[in-house]
Amino acid sequence: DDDDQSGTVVVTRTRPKTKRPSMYRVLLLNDDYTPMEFVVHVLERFFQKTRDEATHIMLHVHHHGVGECGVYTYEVAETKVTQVMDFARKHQHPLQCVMEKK
Ligand code: TYC
Repeated sequence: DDDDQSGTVVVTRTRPKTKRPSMYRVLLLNDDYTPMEFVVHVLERFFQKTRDEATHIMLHVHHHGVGECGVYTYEVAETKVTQVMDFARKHQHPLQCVMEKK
């Protein structure tokens, strides 16, 4: 509640505003060199996929060029991308992982 110079009482009702965070897709990109088994391992290790889920996603990327690993808030998605890129570089594979706003 407020009381301005004119003496008018202004009542401002506030609604508790819980804004949902923007969500981001983490994507794997196909290339000609990264071994299929390595991609499956990445999906199991960093995206908590089962072996069957991981194989399905890997084959989707292999055939379509791009595929979704998961959907996360900004900071989590950014962390996943960094983890995958660091792991791929460490093993000298050209695997690319990116994020995009949903
Ligand atoms: N195309 C790769 C091969 O034939 C396999 C692969 C799948 C690479 C998915 C990257 O994100 C990828 N060995």
